[in-house]
Amino acid sequence: MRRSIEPSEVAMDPGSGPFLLPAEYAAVRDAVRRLAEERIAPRAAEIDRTGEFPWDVHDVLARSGFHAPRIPEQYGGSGADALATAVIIEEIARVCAASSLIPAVNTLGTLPLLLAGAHELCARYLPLVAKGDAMFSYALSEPEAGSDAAAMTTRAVRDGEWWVLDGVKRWISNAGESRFYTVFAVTDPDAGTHGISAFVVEADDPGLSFGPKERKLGIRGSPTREMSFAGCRIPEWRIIGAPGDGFSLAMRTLDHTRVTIAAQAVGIAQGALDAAVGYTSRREQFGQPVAEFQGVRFTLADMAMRIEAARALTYVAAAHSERGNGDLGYFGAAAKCFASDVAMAVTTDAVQLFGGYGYTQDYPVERMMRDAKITQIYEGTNQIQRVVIGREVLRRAASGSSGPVR
Ligand code: COS
Repeated sequence: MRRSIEPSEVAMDPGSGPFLLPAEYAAVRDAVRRLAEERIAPRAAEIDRTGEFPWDVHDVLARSGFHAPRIPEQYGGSGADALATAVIIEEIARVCAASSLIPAVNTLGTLPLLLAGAHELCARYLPLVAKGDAMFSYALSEPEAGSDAAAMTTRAVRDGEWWVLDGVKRWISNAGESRFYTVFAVTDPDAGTHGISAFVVEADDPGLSFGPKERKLGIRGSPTREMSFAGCRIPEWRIIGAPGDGFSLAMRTLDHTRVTIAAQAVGIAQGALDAAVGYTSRREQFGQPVAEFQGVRFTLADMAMRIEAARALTYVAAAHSERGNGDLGYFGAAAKCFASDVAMAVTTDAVQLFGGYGYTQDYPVERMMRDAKITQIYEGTNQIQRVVIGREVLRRAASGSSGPVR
């Protein structure tokens, strides 16, 4: 009788050397994969069904330092670099995309502090996140300022030793569950993008309230809520960086975190491929496993090729994120856009390969397809990524440089 293929058997051997994942990252992958398969995968369907934030998964991840991997050791974190962080998010997303938002959102929320925050600010907040006692979200978008982030209208007005915030933020991941928030607000309405500043806001600051959870297609275990500020008064030292530097800080943060969404997309796609390989190897029609049919094999091959390409681009983008060099914006946008388009295509193919079963909640691929969709939308729509990439391509051409970007 034909033996079915298990997901672990289709995992790549990362090896090491130029253009291959060095051994220490493979060890991180093994550790996260074990934890994810044992502790998170069995919860994934229920998390999706109930739409409740999985604090049990948070605590499991926190015990291994995988919940906020990018926080440096100086602040009590595990000090994972950008590539290790990508591998961690990828492996969690392979079994449960909503759970992978725990490290992804913590990274998004805390990076502005790491990029521009005063040491005292970092020392006050980051150890609490590193210990797993708090999560940190990022509040940039507003009802009328999504892709056009600079159109935000939330105001922060100086009042002696305080800043007073008024306005509404929307689409805030893990809102209500996170204790801390990086919030962007206009401090000088006449200065355009140079009149925006960033602040740390705490969930129980007076004047801050949260809207109901959005009812979403996917990533249902990660709450998305509105935040309303009505005379929300915070101490002046909670500003992140200098007044007026907020917009460029928001953009620099997204340059880095688009790599984490690329990694999430790669993980979702890999999970769907693994499930499809297992299913098509078991499912018999016309007297043989459907994986024996060339049409099915070609689909599996296309899925695998796309994932490998997306993963390679994501890891290159992670290397640029780690170096923090000028090419990051281009590579972060390219990796996020490409990997999320791959995740959508691959998960859709996976549902198709499962036939009618793929369309039911008895198998994970319909959830993966729903979860994949958001990776084309958040952290900047893929249209915005193409704006960023296209600008860079033309800028390089205008400056006389040609050939591949480093
Ligand atoms: N890093 C540092 N600074 C940046 C930057 C980056 N990646 N991108 C832009 N800036 C700076 C520019 O250099 C410019 O500064 P100067 O005025 O000193 O030259 C300033 O910010 C304004 O830049 P720009 O004119 O390009 O801003 P735009 O309003 O045209 O917006 C896009 C650019 C569309 C790229 C930006 O609004 C964007 O990324 N939107 C999507 C937002 C998003 O991803 N939201 C997701 C929700 S958060 S999860």
